[in-house]
Amino acid sequence: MCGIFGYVAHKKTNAVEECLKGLQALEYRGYDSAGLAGIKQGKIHFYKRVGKVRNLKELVFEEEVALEIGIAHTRWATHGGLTEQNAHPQLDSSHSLALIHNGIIENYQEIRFNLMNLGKEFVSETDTEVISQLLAYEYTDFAFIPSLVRTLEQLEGSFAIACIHKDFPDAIFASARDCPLIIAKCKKTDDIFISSDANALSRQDMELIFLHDGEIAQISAGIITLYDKKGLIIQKAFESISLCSKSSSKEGFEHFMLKEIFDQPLSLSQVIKNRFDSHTAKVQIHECKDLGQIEHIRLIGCGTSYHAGLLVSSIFEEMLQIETSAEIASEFRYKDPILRKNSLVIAISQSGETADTLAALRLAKSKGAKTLGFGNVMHSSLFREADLFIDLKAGPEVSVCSTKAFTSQIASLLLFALYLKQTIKGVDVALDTTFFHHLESLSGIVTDVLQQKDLIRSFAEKYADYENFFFIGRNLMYPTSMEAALKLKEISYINATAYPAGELKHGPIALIDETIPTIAFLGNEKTLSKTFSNLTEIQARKGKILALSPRHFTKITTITNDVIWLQNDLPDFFSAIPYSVAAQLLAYYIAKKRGKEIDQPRNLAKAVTVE
Ligand code: F1P
Repeated sequence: MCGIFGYVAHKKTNAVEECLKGLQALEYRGYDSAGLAGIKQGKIHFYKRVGKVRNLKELVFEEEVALEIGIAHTRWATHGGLTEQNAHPQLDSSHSLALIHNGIIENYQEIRFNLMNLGKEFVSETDTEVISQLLAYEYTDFAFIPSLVRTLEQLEGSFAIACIHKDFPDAIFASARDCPLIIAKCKKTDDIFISSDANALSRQDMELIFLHDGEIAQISAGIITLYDKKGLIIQKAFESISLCSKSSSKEGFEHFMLKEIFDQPLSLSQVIKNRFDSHTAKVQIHECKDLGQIEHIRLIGCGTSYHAGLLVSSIFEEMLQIETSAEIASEFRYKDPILRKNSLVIAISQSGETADTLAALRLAKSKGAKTLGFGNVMHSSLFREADLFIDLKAGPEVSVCSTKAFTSQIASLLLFALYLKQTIKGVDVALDTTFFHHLESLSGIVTDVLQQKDLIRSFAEKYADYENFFFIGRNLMYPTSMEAALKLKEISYINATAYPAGELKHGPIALIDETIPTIAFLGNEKTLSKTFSNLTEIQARKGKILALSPRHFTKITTITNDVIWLQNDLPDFFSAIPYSVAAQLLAYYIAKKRGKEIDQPRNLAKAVTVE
């Protein structure tokens, strides 16, 4: 989603190159236009392009642009269509300032209306231009910070901004309210960077300051001055954090998604190695204490992370005999959920920046619940705001479509359930040797699925031209099928609807004919024969079936020859992992056959920072 980057060199230099590098590092988040602005000889210069950063790069190279300081932005359209006018930076009418912005200004229409009544003319449809115009209107007497304070006080919503003004040719001003914004100073060069995403700062030895609660920063060569939201000077210590660099290499794979699918044997073994001591057969989660009194658990997340929560919720309930439910964060936050001191709210988020998940987490905290974040990005907002945080350690995930983070979420959450069994229930989980045997075999089982890539690819090519699919499963295979359908939707833009297999006959079966294939997930022993019966109902109506089935279930060939055979001696708890990996490959190869842009699908973003 939108990304902010800014650069102030310690010694005068051209800021353009650093800004472009910053934008390239932000690309993985998903965006649809890019722009940058800077100051040269006391004048604001700005450049914008719809589409990829490379289009902007071509423009600034063509014009041999040199700027003394720079702010840069990748925009994911929210207010207003995908046009150059709506791309950031947004300027005021007299071009005295340029501003970039992440987040949403909820009352922008009222402010815009008032400013228009005062004679201001707007050139874009964005809420960002409203901030630029309002700030220019509030600005008087070379007093920039007080005018910024007055402007920010009038804005409703959560946002991060960075801005330059021609009267302060060596400064960038930045502020953030409930949206990430980091100021980083390079220890070696004293150059200062601003970014909304730590991943864009991973290239050098950095000291960091995180802006919170409307704090403002004024940044000029080597100097950072900080103010609170009222404009009073404050002091904040740098945090010395080693940022892990987001791997920019596909390591020979055609797409990051394929690389990340193939990372899974390793990412899963990392989860297990980090949390499970194979000598004592104990689960060790150092980050978590004081969980002994937990009486009920809520798992919240969005998209793939919600599916991970939904999947494990029934496992938690069965394993711990503690009431557990999973909820979509954007829904949960508008309910009045019953939460108490002994409620544990687990927020799951790969990026740790999903706005709805963070809002739900804040609601849970305000109601006194204990909160635990499961995330893949250290120092993310989730890391900073949750009471406890468990790092998924899946390694950087670049492709917008989540793959290895999902399987690491499931494996980590399963281990966490065992940990709770150990700590709350006092059960000696070490006795469950079969569980640990299967846990340790997961990487090998996933490798076995990956080895079937050519077969999966041939099925993908056979099914790639259909425009509608059903994905069905029962019990734990239902959330597995939901996640699989989401993969297909995200990257191939095919309509894929997931249903609990038993629900088909209550309506959706009316749609079944030879034009809508069904992808069936049979990795649940408990419900195998029932799912089989549901498939015979589909076959009787001429529906095509591609089954993902355990190897022992040869009966499936009586209704379809299109079968991806998977491990059969795995407990139902674990099946979601290999079945999901097979479904990821299927979605990948279908999208490839259809010629789609796999790593950065249209309209999607890696970190969804708007509500
Ligand atoms: C949630 C999510 C992802 C999805 C896409 C959009 O992100 O829905 O599952 O693949 O990237 O956002 P997160 O909260 O897990 O970072």
